[in-house]
This record gives sequence, C-alpha cells and structure tokens, in this order.
Amino acid sequence: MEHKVTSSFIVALFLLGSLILSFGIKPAKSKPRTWTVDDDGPADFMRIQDAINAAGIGDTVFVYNGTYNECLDVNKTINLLGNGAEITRIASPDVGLDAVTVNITANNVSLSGFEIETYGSFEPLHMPWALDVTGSNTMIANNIFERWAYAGAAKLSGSHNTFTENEVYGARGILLNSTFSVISYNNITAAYGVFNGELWLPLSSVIFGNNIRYTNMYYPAIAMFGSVGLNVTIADNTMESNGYALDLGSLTTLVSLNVTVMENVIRDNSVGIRLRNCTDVAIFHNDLINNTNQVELTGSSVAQWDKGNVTGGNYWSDGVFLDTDGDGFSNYYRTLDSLNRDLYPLMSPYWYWKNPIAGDVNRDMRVDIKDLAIVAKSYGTYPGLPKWNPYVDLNKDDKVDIKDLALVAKHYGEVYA
Ligand SMILES: [Ca+2]
Ligand SMILES: [Ca+2]
Ligand SMILES: [Ca+2]
Repeated sequence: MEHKVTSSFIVALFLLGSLILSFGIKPAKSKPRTWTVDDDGPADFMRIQDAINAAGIGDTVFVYNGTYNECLDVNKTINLLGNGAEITRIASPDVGLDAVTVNITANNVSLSGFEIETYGSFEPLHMPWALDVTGSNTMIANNIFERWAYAGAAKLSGSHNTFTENEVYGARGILLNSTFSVISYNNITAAYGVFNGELWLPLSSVIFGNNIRYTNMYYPAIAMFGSVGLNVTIADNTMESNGYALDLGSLTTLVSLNVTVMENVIRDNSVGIRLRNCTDVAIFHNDLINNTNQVELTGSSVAQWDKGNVTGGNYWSDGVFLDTDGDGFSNYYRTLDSLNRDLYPLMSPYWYWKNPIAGDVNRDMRVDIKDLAIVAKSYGTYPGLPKWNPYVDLNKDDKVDIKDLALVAKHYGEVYA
C-alpha cells in the first residue's frame, strides 16, 4: 500500500515536471559567445568591424595581436578585448578632419587591451580623436592612446563612464564632457591632459590618481572651466613639469565653480594653480613643490586654501617653516593676495604630515631640539593650566610628563630620508 502511494506520488511529480517543461520554461537565451579576430592567423574574422557586426549583445570580441587599419563603430553592447596594448594596434587609416579611430555609441561597452592610434591633422578646429564615447556605463581600461600629429586621445560624453589605467599621448588628452564619471590612474603626456569642453555641464565627476607630466610650457595638466558649478573632485594626482598644473575658472564672468582640489602633488610646473574668475574652490592637503609661480590669481578669484585647524592647508615648498606650538602648521599664514590665504600651511608634504615619525612634534621631518623645546615648554601641565598644550601630549594621557619627553628622546636625531 505504502509502495503504491509512493508510486502515485512519483507519477504526479513526473506529470508536474512535464507541465513545467511544456508551459513554464521560456526558451533559453543564447549564451554570450566570444568571436575571435586575427589579421594574420586562423580566427572567425580578419577585421575587427566584421566581428562587431556579427556579434550579439553581451558577446565578446577578442582580437589577437596585430595591426588593424580600421576605424571602428561600436554600436552595440559588447566587450572589445585586445590581446595586449603593446601588441594589438588599431590604427586609423583616415587622415581626414574630425576623424575618429574608435567610436563608441552604445552603452555598457568595455574596451581594453589595445593601442589606439590616430594620424590626425594639423587643423586645430577639426581635431581627430583616437576615441569618441557617446554611450554611457562604458569601461575604458588598460589601453594606450597614441597620436601621430595634431590629435586628441579620448573624448567622453554620456554618463557613468570609467577611463582608467590607460597610457595617453596626444596633442590633447581627455576631453571630459561625461557626467558621473571617473578618470583614474592614467599616465598622461598630453597638453590639456584632462579638460572639459565647451558645453559647461555640471560634471559631478572625479579625476583621481593620475600622473600628468610634460605637457609643455604653455599648457595645463588639468583645465576645468565653466559658467555653472561643475562638482568636480581632483584628488591624489601627480602633476609635474607642465605649463600649468591646474587651470580653473571662467574666461568671462565670475563663476561659482564647485571644484575640490585635494592631496595632489604639484611639482616643477611653470605655474602650480591658476584661478581665473572663480569662487567656490576648495584647495587643501596638496603639495606645491618648486613651481616657478606657485599660484596665479586673476579676476577676483577666491578659494578656500585650508580645511581648518585640525588637518590644515597645503604644503608650500617655498614657505616659512616655523611651528612653535607643535600643531604641525607654520606660525605664518601663506598670503596669496588680499582675498586668498592659507591659514594653516603644513610643515611638511602631506603624505608625511599625516603620518610623521613619532616624536616629531612640529612635523618638520626631523626629531631634534625644536621638538624637545616644544614639549619642555608645557612640561608638567594638564588640561586647564595656562601652558597646557594638547599637541605635545604625545601619548594622549592628558598630562605632559616624562613619558612624552621619553618618546621624543627615543627618536631623537631621526631624520626622514
Ligand atoms: Ca603652529
Ligand atoms: Ca621636528
Ligand atoms: Ca602625555
């Protein structure tokens, strides 16, 4: 009896299963596939565009090393993957004006592993570009952008685009008209390394961790202009040996720019930071080192040059380094003009300043008699006493005593090298 029940149950299950098979399951979507391209070997195609045309949405086009003299139109969502940037070259055969080597118009495209070249022209108003992105949610990573004449590397519109870990060489670098986007960890050798266009969009974007070097004596590493607030953060970049490291503002009327510039190393440029006709710019925790002119201000520009008395302002290599209270900020303001002042100039470059040698009370990169003197001045005090100084309570036990002095003594003579 029990056996029979079990059999009926199994039969019922089987019937149910058949019903699900007949009515419940949609036809399976075809699995994404990979199409291969090789210019001189066996593959699905010899030309990249033929593979793009054949591909379905979500497919991958994998391109073996070689040289491909094509201009590409990426008008569907695919992963376009090269065998390696040094060995997989897409070179524009088009030497006309406004030529584009790779044109991405679809969303959710990824492009990586290529060297993308453009021959360009010498007509500045019709500049060719190696890459033109008008789609959104694209990922452009690990490519080399190389130009042969007057041409730009990448022109980005759309939104939520990521341009990361690329090598960029061009007469122009990255034209950022894309909102909610990230330009990060690129090595850029191009006049106008990263700049925004003539549309003056609020960009809400981040320019982070890039190395921008050797533009030339006239051009900026990063240029952001607008007639509206841009909402752009420029952080942790190294800008070295350019005409201008940063060129921010408006060419015409005073604009509230909404740009934050923090934790950048700005070194050996003709001008470190140029502000033109702008307000609402916050500039702090940057290292301004050996720029011929550290700052150039025009048109009543006003910036906030420090973040207050806890984490302070910027490091100025030509500053006056005297800190008698041990807060790590110089006794002397950095006055740029009547409207612009860094109230808390850092005693050392920011990377050191935030993590100094123990016992380096004034954060001047050495533990010496000056540090000892600052501690000695408040020796024997605790909160409430007139000579109490929280900066020299190194072990944070609410008294300045032998333990704090011992910490300085332990590291005495150490110099950051
Ligand atoms: Ca001080
Ligand atoms: Ca010191
Ligand atoms: Ca203490």
